[in-house]
Amino acid sequence: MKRALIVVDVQRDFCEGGALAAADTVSLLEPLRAFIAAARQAGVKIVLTQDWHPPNHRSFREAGGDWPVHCVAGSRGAQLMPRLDSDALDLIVYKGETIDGAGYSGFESTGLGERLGALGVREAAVCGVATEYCVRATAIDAVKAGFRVAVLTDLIRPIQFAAGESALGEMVALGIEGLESKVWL
Ligand code: VGL
Ligand code: ZN
Repeated sequence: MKRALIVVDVQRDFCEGGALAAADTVSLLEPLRAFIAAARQAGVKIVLTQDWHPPNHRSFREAGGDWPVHCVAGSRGAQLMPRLDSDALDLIVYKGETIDGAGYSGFESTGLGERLGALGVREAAVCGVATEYCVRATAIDAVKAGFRVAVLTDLIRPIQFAAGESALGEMVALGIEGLESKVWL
């Protein structure tokens, strides 16, 4: 049974110093890079998502939404963090590209479910940022798409800790396994 690792939105704007930074991303990056390498060695398909918005996206405050401007398509803030963008990735999906879709989930208007299916993948682990938004939405949509899903508890970071904890509880209640990365691999 083939497995995929889905790394959600580890982009400059969501990391330390970025426009919409998740908490404590400094401690995330090295373990994440090491885990991606180990997972690839083990034959896991590696998928990265990138939040990729038009400049006037509806989720931005100046357009009436909840968020500061972030991850504008092609901008520096939308770039993957260094040394995540490697040739050895199996798939990159861009999400949030339409002006009014929330674009939280890596499965929303990206064809990711079909693309994983075409690679023979049946199981997925989700990690990255932010726990209570895009990690949550991606993991839940992965379940809806029929995958067996784990969320990697040591390789996720929330925007707000309490919200991250409750999102994790919600995911577990929906049948998503909360596992440490080394246990999943
Ligand atoms: C995200 C808020 C807005 C995320 C993306 O990646 O969790 N959060 N856009
Ligand atoms: Zn966004």
